[in-house]
Formats: sequence, structure tokens, C-alpha cells
Amino acid sequence: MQADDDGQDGDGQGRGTAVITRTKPKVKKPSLYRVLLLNDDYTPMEFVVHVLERFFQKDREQATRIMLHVHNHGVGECGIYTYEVAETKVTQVMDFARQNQHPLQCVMEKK
Ligand code: TYC
Repeated sequence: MQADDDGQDGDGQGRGTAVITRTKPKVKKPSLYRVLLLNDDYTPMEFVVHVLERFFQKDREQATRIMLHVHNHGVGECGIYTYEVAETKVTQVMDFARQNQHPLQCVMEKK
């Protein structure tokens, strides 16, 4: 920040006002969060593929690749989002899994 400095304690016209100008742009990059699916022994593969298509806008091929990665490695990334979007995805997936009585777990972690 910088203030008026014309030595007149004002706007240069003797009226005693001061203008403060912002020199540092007030912008912050939002924190990003990974949304992850966790493997389990019971959720059907086809259900996981459907979740990835429905909530993460993956096509069948991408969804199948991610599902198999989770199946083989225990955890996998569905996408990277700002906090509120990530939180919404997790809630949607957990609600949908529960409605269908599958133990599928979805979590988020700060990048
Ligand atoms: N392991 C599950 C099975 O063999 C499939 C599965 C994949 C479950 C990914 C959860 O996040 C998951 N039916």
C-alpha cells in the first residue's frame, strides 16, 4: 500500500484528503483437494465404473482404468477440485453407495 506523499497531507489540492491505492493484487489461488476412491472386497466393479461416469464425468474407458487402478493398488484419484466441489463429490458418492448398500468409500485430501 502507499499513501499520498505530495507533502500537502491531502490530494495535492489542499483539501486534507488522502487516497490509499492498492499495490498488491488481492487474489489468492484456491487450495486444491484430491478426491480418492478406496478399494474394498464387496462393491461391484460395474458400480464403481458407474460412479466415476456419473459424478466425475469420466467416459467408460477412463472410468474402467481408474476403477482397475483402485482395485489393484487400494486407492486412486477421481479428480482434483476446490474444497467445496470436492466435499460435494465425496458426499454424493457416499450417499449413492449407501443407498445401494455398497461399502464403497470416497475421501478427499489436500494436495
Ligand atoms: N475390489 C472390488 C471387487 O473386486 C472392486 C472395487 C474397485 C471396489 C474399486 C471399490 O473403489 C473400488 N469387486
